[in-house]
Amino acid sequence: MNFSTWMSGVQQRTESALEAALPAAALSPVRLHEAMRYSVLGGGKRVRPLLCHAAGAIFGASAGAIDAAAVAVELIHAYSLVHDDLPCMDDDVLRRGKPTCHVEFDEATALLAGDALQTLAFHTLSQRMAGIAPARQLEMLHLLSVASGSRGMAGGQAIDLAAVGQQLSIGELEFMHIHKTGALIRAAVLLGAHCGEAVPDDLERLGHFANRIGLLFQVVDDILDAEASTATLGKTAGKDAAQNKPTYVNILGAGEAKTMAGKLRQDAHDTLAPFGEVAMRLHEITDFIVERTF
Ligand code: GRG
Repeated sequence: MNFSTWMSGVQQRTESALEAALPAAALSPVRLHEAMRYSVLGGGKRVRPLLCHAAGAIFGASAGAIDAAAVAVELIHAYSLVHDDLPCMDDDVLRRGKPTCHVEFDEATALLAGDALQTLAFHTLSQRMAGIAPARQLEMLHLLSVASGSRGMAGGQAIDLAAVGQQLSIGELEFMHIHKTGALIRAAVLLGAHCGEAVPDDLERLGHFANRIGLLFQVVDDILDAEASTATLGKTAGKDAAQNKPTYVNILGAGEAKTMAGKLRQDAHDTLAPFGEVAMRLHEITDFIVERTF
């Protein structure tokens, strides 16, 4: 099966699993449930679920178990986007080609929708998972909570907000992105691996791989923000420069940011090499992250 067919299959099964995990729109409180569904369904590349499935496949994990992990990570991601778009943070009006949650609904509803998506993620991951020992599931919950919290994504977002208008060194920028974007990407890879029979050495290698692609994702995001159009991105282009945010492009210049992306991509591939053919999908996702246009 080629990558594009495999990717569509995972995206479709993730959409169905998300649909099943979310409260029905008709359920009270209707407006909150509508806002949650609006923010999650029918959009997004589903990169984190793709990573869960690709990593799980290396260790013979069942697709059913991976679905739960993939849904949990994607719900955290969706919550982070809803909150990031709020006027008190990035203040954006466009996400995935449609009005952001607070524009379509209102600020209070968007805040609550983000909160409820976050708790739904942990609800989903705490439900009985066939074939996964309770101790391993507890480890997965721990992993996702650390990756999402102040020592992970939320911490990275705090550093990002404090960095507006500041000069950051490349090391400081890297530290911020390892937390803001990288932590959840790493959690997606490791949760997928935890659904199968990964041993500590595998997890360490995958952790290194995930750190490389987390940064790669961000470098490419910065290049796209500087070079692509709002119509192609489905979100406001040129936002980083407009908000005077430190990025790889404005610190290194576009040419060197692309060289850095090339090195991270190669390092990611090299890290996967000992897994052999079974890691094929992770190799392909690495290339997809670089070659994406939105
Ligand atoms: C509010 C706690 C909190 C955290 C927000 C992820 C994040 C932290 C903010 C998003 C801002 C941003 C544009 C980050 C760059 C990388 C990134 C996460 C882009 C969006 O992810 P994609 O491209 O989005 O996977 P889709 O729409 O495809 O799911």
